[in-house]
Amino acid sequence: MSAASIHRISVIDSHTGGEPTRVVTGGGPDLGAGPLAERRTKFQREFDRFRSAIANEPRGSDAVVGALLCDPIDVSCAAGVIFFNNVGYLGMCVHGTIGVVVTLAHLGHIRAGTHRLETPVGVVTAALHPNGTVSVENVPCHRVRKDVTVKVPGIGSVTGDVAWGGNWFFLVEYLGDDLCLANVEALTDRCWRIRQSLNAAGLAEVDHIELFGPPTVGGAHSRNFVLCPGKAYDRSPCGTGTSAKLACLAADGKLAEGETWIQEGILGSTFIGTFRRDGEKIRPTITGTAYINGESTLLLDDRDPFCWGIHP
Ligand code: PYC
Repeated sequence: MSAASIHRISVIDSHTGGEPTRVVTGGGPDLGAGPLAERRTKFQREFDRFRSAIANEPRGSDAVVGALLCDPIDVSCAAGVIFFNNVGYLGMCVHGTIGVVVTLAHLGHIRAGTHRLETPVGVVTAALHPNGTVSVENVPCHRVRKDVTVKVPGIGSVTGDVAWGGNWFFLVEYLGDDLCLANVEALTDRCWRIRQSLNAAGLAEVDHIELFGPPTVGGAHSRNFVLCPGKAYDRSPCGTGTSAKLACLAADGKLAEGETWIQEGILGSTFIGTFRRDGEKIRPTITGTAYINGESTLLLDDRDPFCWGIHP
């Protein structure tokens, strides 16, 4: 076997509240030095097979969120980052940002303190606290539509809010008592049907569906189930989803600036959310914890029929 045909990509794996983040620290595609949004487009147009090779089976899984580290344009930023998953690219990813910050600290690139990171949807600020937790101040978030009703085959009428939390969300109150891991298949099916109905009704930008119900862990205000664009459910409470939820609570006058909201995810892990006002929008800050669980080199051998990942 000739070593010359093998491309090497170094990655560091972590999880934030159970949701995996795979940070690409070397060997990723060369996307040039343009704005991050342009680099993301180049990634998608010219190097998408790298995304699939890193995130998808046999090296990854549907739940993996990849984070390609890039040189930032804004030199006040510690790094630039482009998030991707099993099917495409994310605007922002809060659990992923927490994973990136813990990874940069693990590599010795940053210490406890406040750091700026450039993403395709704007600069976010992340504070690494001495106890290892990370607070991410997300991009400006807002609710754009309240009480949108769609007819969903097999379910009936479903009403929810459309909000931007760094990704687009449709947030629906879930009244059943089975918002739990044992019911993941039925919850996934429900969310997928809702998403298809929204898209058919012309709300094509909505790519994440968030169901929320009563909390089960002490101190939490709500439990959620979030279905991501590639049909994987978020193992964490979803930081952009929590941001979208804060935007709705703020718009309804149910949560005041600086007040705390504890969001529980489907595994029972929690994020702490607060917000400050930013004109008509809000700037959420989401606090969570990530743990490093792997350092490895991915080998991409062009002769391998599954070199570029398994995908539909
Ligand atoms: O934490 O923002 C998040 C997120 C988005 C998709 C998966 N996790």
